[in-house]
Amino acid sequence: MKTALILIDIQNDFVPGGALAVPDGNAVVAVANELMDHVDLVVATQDWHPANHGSFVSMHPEKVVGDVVDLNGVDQVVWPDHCVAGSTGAAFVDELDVHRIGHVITKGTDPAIDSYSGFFDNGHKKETGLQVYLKQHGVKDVVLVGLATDYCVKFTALDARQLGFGVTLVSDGVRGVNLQPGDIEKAIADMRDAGVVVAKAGELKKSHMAGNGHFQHIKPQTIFETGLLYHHYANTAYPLTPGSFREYRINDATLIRKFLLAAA
Ligand code: VGL
Ligand code: ZN
Repeated sequence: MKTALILIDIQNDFVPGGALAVPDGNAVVAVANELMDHVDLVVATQDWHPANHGSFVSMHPEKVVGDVVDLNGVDQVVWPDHCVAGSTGAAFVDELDVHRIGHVITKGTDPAIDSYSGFFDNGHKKETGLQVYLKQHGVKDVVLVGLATDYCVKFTALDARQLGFGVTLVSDGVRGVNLQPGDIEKAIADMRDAGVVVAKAGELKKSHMAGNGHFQHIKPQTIFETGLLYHHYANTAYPLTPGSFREYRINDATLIRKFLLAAA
């Protein structure tokens, strides 16, 4: 039972100074580097577009960045031209500790469709190879850091849950675009609803160092600062409602009840 750290699109074009700069995007690099020692393997995705990619504003002269177009039947946000395959903008950020990366997945290579998720294109038609790689390596749980919270991180997280992985979002290891105010919060809520655990890097490191037989990075019944209770049987996190008790389709209800009372 292995845990993979997935570095999502930590590329020059997504940090300040880049073509599609995510505010404070470079802050994710230190968090990514410090978590590498606490997982079994490290995988990275790279947004890797041809120069005529259908998401680029240069391909839609009548549109501006942030507009939505129909790209072969799929709604597509129009972006500044970014991450052209092989360009400096597409390269990993210099400070990222790339020697620990065991495998790189490139995505968005087809001009006719975008690929926010590290697993599938936006039409969910073709796989990138990430699922196969993780399964071949015995990975059951993934920990996500990178850019951007409300696009590539979110869709990678949702696909990972749908594919059956346990998913942890590192809240201080991601940054978002917030094209509309509230987009980042909504993305995090959508991920939580899908059973994604939201935790800070420090919490993950502490629980990993404490050591346990069940999970590489999170202790069973961990109560996160984020107000969620993590339970490893269900591989998901639940909102804590102090003093109350709900059935959660898990084996050890008494343990859950005890924690809820303790938190009250
Ligand atoms: C991304 C917009 C366009 C991302 C990639 O990495 O989140 N966002 N391409
Ligand atoms: Zn892109």
